[in-house]
Amino acid sequence: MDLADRLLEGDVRALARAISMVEDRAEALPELLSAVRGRAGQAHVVGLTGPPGSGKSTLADGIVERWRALDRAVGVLAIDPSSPFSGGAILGDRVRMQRHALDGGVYIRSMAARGHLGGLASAAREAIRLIDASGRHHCLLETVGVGQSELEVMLTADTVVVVTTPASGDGVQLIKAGIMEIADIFVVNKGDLPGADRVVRELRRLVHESNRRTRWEAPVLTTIASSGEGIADVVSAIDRHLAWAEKDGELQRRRSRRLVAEVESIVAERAVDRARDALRECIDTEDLGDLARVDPYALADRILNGRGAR
Ligand SMILES: Nc1nc2c(ncn2[C@@H]2O[C@H](COP(=O)(O)OP(=O)(O)OP(=O)(O)O)[C@@H](O)[C@H]2O)c(=O)[nH]1
Ligand SMILES: [Mg+2]
Repeated sequence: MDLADRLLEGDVRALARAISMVEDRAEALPELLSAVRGRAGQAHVVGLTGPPGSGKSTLADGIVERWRALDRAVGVLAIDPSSPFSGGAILGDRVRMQRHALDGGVYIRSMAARGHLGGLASAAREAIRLIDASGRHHCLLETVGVGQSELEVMLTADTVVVVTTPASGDGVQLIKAGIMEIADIFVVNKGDLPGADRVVRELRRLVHESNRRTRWEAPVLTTIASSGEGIADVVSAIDRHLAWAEKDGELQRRRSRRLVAEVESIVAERAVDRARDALRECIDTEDLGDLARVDPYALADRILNGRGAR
């Protein structure tokens, strides 16, 4: 049986191999993605983001446990944002989520995508397609930090959960990074630490005030992920958001945006490859004179217009 068939059957090892193909930019990847596309759109993609150390992995672990109790198969992707800290953090995730290691209904993968031309979000989209194809109910994406590339990864999700804590500065940091706009659910984790109530109140006020005339008002929930408290509510809020998004049409809009972004990045990648070849040919076969005096914009236009040679 070939890889695509095994993937469609939910074989965990086939899924692992397929995601490695995303990381390695394997030549056979487009063919594989195309072979499994009939299954697309079944998995609910949930993004989980927030400051380093806010408890995302602990929360993810609890959410996965809950989903498993509901007999839903899950793929977890921890996206490595090339930060010098990520190596350790991802290793920590592995240890933290060890108890799911023997459960075939849970697939956990950390993915580095430094070589991916389309960036992290593009690699995430491809991995999501594969997890989706393997018949999982949920794909949980965890990203560390609140930078631009993490924001882009979150835009590939159907439902975005933003985690914060009562620790000083976290709330303000979130707003600065523009994460308010993409949050569908706020979780104030470490509810056992002082100040949690204040952060909840502040976030509720901000959500309400920002009243972006969206039809969904993001709930602000408190958890103690380390003890499991509040996780059931997070899981129901995630389900509620999906049901709302389906009914409202928001799910369809997000998925269309995801497809457009995906095609854009494939076009960009292929166009750069072709342009590079054309440019090389132009430089090798034509006498452009003193290269230092060549107008780079004019040359770029010629390449893009398919007129390598004058
Ligand atoms: N007091 C308290 N500690 C918690 C809670 N949840 C998680 N922690 C602890 O916070 C630390 C960080 O938790 P992680 O789940 O690794 O956080 P993370 O956001 O995944 O961290 P990175 O992936 O490194 O960004 C760990 O020591 C957890 O045990 C909580 O509700 N209360
Ligand atoms: Mg983590």
